[in-house]
Amino acid sequence: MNEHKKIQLKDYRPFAFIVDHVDLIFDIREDHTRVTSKLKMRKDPAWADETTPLVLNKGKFDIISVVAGDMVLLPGEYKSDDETFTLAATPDVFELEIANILKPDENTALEGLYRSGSILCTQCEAQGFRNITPYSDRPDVMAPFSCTIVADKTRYPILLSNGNPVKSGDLDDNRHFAVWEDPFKKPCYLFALVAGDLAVLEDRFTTSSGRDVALKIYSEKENIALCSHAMTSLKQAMAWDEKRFGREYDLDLYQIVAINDFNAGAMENKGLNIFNAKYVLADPQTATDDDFMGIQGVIAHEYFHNWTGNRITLKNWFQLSLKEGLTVFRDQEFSSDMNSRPVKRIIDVKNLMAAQFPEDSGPMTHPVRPDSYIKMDNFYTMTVYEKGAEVIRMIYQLLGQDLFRQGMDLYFEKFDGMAVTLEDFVGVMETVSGRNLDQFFLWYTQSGTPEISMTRQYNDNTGSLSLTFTQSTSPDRNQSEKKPFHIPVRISLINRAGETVKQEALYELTQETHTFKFENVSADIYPSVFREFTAPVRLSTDFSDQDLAFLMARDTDPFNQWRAAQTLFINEIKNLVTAIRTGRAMTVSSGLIQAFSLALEDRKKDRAFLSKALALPLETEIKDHFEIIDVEAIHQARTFLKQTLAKNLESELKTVYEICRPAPPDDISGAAMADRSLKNLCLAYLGCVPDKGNQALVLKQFENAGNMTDEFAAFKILSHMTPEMRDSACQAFYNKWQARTLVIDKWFSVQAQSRLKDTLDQVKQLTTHKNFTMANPNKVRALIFAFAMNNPIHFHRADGQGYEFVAERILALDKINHQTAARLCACFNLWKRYDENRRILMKRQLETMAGQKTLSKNLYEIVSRALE
Ligand code: 0A1
Ligand code: ZN
Repeated sequence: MNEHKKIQLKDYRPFAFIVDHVDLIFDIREDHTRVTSKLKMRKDPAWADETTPLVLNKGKFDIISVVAGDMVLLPGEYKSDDETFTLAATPDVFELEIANILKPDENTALEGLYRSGSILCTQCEAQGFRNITPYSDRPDVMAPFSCTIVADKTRYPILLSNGNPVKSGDLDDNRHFAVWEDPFKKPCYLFALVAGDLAVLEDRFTTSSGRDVALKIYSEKENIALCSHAMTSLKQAMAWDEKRFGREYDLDLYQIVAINDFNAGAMENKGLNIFNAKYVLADPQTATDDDFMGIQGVIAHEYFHNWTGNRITLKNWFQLSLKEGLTVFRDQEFSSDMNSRPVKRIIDVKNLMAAQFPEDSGPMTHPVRPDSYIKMDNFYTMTVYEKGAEVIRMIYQLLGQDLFRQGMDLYFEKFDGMAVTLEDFVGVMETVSGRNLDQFFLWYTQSGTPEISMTRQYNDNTGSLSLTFTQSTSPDRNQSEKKPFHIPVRISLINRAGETVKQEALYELTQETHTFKFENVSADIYPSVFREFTAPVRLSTDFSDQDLAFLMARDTDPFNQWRAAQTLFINEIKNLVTAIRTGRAMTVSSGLIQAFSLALEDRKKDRAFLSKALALPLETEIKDHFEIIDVEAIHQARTFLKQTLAKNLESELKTVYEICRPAPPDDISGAAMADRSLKNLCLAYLGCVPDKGNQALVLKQFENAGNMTDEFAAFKILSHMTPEMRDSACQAFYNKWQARTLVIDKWFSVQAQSRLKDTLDQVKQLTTHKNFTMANPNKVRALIFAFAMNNPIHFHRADGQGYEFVAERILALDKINHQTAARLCACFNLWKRYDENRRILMKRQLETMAGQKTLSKNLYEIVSRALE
């Protein structure tokens, strides 16, 4: 394994040149594309002198001509290799024209210009633009771009790029051209091009100042009828950003294109978003309610980037959370306003705890602003995105809604058109509030999840309740000693009747230990702390299980009700795991069964909320609560708990199932979705008991479902039952949906996550299925990721075969798509947390990978960090 160079924040230097204009010409031919780039440049006197060479980033392609000013340069007069293009000297002001040949059909890494089916498209973030043409591929080099595309008119009738269309026309040989101009200066990672035979869904939006914007969503022709939910979401997002943040759209045209082969979810290219088709296409027959929500959120996220990311961009990639954390915060707020706020908060926090907390405790731990990277692609992480959003949310809480809005206004006013830093962002928040956020800034520079313990002391004589909070953060590879964080905490007090006796207020922890005292309260008062998950911390309290059962039913914050329920489940599972390990019989406490039953019978509770609160944490979430992860005991304990609840509450589960059943199948209103989610939770409980009657109920729903939410929910349950039931459900599902590639992804992922014994063999078989290909990231995620990340008992098989299979797939994938291979390798990150046998087996696979002669930089970084 070769060593690769680390890029460090402390080494940041500005680019020594200014790019005044970029003019690109793409001449698309049958088996290649010729790119010509005309750059207008000048030296930046602050950073360049007469000896400064021009060094541009460059990918692996051949240069065919270079013209500087009006001089044709010979190959000896410039230097070009697989990484850089260099001119030893340049005049102060000059024009440079470089032509090169690309082979988009051979580009399986899906970065730069590549083919997806019959469509040619680009993906430039983070550093893909260098694979298109030599350029200073960094976010702080901003320039206005124009782009001319020339192609065959039959194969590529639609030719798109950023900004506004300015000219188009026909040429000889059935060819045509289009010229696009983007008036806004942008970094090259926001450049985009699409050419293909696409259908379009059109709509319009009038901004609050009266600008008429054309909205266009493009997809393959057969899918255009599936774009209307995406269009509705886009209009909702545009209206919301005006109302909540005073931000209007700035071009006359907003375009979205749905692509089948895409490494990420979507990309916010200026005026031309490119999307993974999964986040565009939906109708109730083929998409679940979760898919509908996902589309609404991602469409909004990319739209919001127009201001947070595009108009104001990043000084360097270390600042990534400046656009991502902030934009995730904005899309979370949008989804909360469009749907149920408490439920959205629960979903987001569950996601953070399930994925970011473990990331922060493993080899990939990094601050929200990392200090170094080998490949930037590896830092599009849960920490940068989701923890980054939590950090913004804490600022929002510390300042309050009005001051936060003033800070955002000032941010837009002061930095529009610039490439800035996290200090610039926090600086405007300090300006408008007059607060010092120096200690707060540690959230950006110090890694790790703070652990908070809360204890209560009640003084009978004085009638005062003291709450003592202690914070500590474990040392890690980034800092051997952690300073205390500045942590906001929202607290309210409630009495036994569930009434608020002290209104919620915001408190701040700045030291290791803090005590807050509440006078004149009675002894049976409950504190409700970290309401709405005020801060991204792990919380332990001195609440007993009885206290938690009370809080689950009566806390005045729905988030804290959810947290109490989940803590009860975790406590129960921990007890069961201890019973298994010590050979005692497993029993479930009657208090838990009763708390569950009370909640299920509470007809006044929001059904979407209940479906979250009563869902057991997943095995992948439970593992985070154990120092040493015992895969089998966790699986056994969780299954036992689920079956015990189902057996004890069978009739109530059936009643609730029936109550929720009438939701009209194609109604995607919040109420209908809520009914379906609770109904399908009840079905999942009922279906986990091997009982003929319940199995028939699941099968009936599978066969008669009027939408994908219900069909998929039943399908998942059947996939765990018996090999025969799984096989016949798989056959039926496949026969029905084989022509729909996004639905077939669901078919792969259900099989990959089955708990049945032969799952690994099934998954191996499926890698040779005609609908499967390692070249399509959605397929790899559906089958291999789903197995490696979401099927702990089979991935962590004691014989190591799960590890062997996945490691072999990672190496195969690394030759095709290094970004996705490196992401998949995260399944080995927590190897040190397992029992000795598994530790050895996982390490062996990591070492095998490390021992390869040719490993991509992406995968090298993940493997070497894991082995450090
Ligand atoms: N900026 C996009 C997502 C994105 C990130 C990385 C990529 O390649 C490494 C591609 C896309 C977003 O936040 O939506
Ligand atoms: Zn983003």
